[in-house]
Amino acid sequence: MITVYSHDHRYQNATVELIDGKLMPPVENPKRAEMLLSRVHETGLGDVIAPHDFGLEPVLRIHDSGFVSFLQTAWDTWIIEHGDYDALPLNWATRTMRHDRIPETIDGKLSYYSFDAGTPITAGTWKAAISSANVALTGQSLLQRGERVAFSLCRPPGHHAAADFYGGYCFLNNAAIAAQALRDAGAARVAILDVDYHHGNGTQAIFYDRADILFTSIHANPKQEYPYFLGYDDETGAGEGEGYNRNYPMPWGIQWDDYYPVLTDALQFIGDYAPDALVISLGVDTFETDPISKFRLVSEDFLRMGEAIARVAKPTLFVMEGGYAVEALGINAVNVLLGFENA
Ligand code: 6XA
Ligand code: ZN
Repeated sequence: MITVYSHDHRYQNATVELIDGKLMPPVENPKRAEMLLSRVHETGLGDVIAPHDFGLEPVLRIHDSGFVSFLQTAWDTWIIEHGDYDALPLNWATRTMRHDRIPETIDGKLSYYSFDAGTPITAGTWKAAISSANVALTGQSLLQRGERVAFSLCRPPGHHAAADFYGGYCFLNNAAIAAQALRDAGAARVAILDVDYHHGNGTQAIFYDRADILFTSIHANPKQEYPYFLGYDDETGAGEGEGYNRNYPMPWGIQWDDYYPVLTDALQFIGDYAPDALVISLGVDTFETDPISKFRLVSEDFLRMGEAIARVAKPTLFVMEGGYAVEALGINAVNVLLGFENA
């Protein structure tokens, strides 16, 4: 299996992250991708290639152009206004407030284009985010060329980013950009399975009213867990997309014995859809010692997950999302890939 990787992920290197009311060393940090890459090498998974530059066009198939311009320029404006430290929003338009006015100032724009304060914009954020999107796009181009599977070692992750907002460490929605590119290259139907611990609210929202890209996600119940305001099981799609969205919200503490039947059900849903390609939003923050999550999967379980995904028997693109137990991160993610390869 070919892995696509870019060193440019290192440009997203925040000094602090707001976690549970404290400014802490970021859990979403460059070490994550380094650990993943070294495990890819260690296991002999396959070649590692650098991404191609696809330009902005495939990004703009998913994201609002005002939002993309904001991401490109936010840091330059922030540093003039405030100085050389990470940019964070401080307030949001909630119930009864206006969503139709884009503020002129950088602080207002940060608020408008985000949904949390846990996602620092730094000097290199745009460079890292666009390279991560190119990593996903390069992975999808491998499927187009006839590969059965590819691993896009994306960082920063993407599944929380919607058409016009960032958050949850995500700026551009890599999986959505890749899925759309597969469609544009001729795939009639694409399915996305999101196995990250957190609901992929951005991906769901992007494709919610479409039947040509199916979204299904297994994640911690939003009544307990981030992102809190999307990911319930009554979200089944809208308009033409009705019936093409399925969520499996799960309780804290879940182990493989309870996880596996749900995964089987999600994969059955995907199999019935008969997609031309499958995109996996691969988060391994479902691991038992993940520092920000509360599922209880063990490293072995990720092999079984990969085997189960392989049974769909469709060209499959793995797009890296979350996972913060850095010492085990490489083992867990690559276990999914090895499980798939060896199925
Ligand atoms: C709040 C938690 C962000 C979740 C990030 C993640 N700061 N998403 O792993 O999949
Ligand atoms: Zn996650």
